[in-house]
Amino acid sequence: MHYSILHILNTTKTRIQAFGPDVRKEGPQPQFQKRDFIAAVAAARAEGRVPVIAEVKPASPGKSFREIKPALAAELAWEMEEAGAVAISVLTEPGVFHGSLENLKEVRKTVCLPVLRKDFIIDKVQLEEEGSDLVLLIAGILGKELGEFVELAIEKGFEPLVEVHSMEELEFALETKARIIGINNRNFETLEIDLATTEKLAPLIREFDLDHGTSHIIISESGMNSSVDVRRVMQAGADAVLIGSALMESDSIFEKTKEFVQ
Ligand code: IGP
Repeated sequence: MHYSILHILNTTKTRIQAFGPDVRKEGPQPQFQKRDFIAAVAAARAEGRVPVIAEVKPASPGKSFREIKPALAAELAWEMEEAGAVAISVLTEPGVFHGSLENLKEVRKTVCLPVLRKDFIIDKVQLEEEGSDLVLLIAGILGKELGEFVELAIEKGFEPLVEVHSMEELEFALETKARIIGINNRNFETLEIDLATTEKLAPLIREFDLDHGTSHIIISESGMNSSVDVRRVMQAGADAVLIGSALMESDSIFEKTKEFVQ
């Protein structure tokens, strides 16, 4: 695994050890009204919009985009919503990605869209932390525990988005109760991008759904820079796309989001 991911997992563990008991003491948080992501995707498609999950991403391994405090996070998310995004993803991992739960909360208060918490969930205590409608669960990190985390997330009122990068991880994901599968085009080991990952895995999900009478929402994640890239993964069978860097690097978040949505 890439050194920065190992670093994230270690620092996340330390943070949970330091703060976990406090979260536990607080007990279950009052449930707030969740926003329906699956309905939002259906509505966007019915209106002819590309369902774009726009990401508030201050940094990524080896790259820093901009410092994002809660007020700016809310402003960026508002621009994304105005431009027609279907949901907002907010990085909350503080170490390498410079995210925060405060950013998540401020974004959720500002926009009306469903909000995804983008973090490295490795301990169930993290699912006690409120603030989002969806939560990311990474198959490659949770391994055999994935199913349990999916069930707990659902129990806590989150819609789990299970992220996969290989056929093996996809098999694990399809055994769980998750309704949303994210195909990450970025390899966590090498950080290399290959949109062919979606072309390889999306048809397998469609096949599985046909055989089992199920229906999964497929999100293509990472590495898309233009509407040409978006068209490519949508043609491969994605229902929606998740875009961060290209938005963070653009001069106008509003215009760039619009370009992807159209
Ligand atoms: C966005 P990009 O290449 O558009 O910035 O990618 C998103 O997919 C990426 O941030 C991501 C991520 C993750 C971040 C995908 N899976 C897991 C942190 C943790």
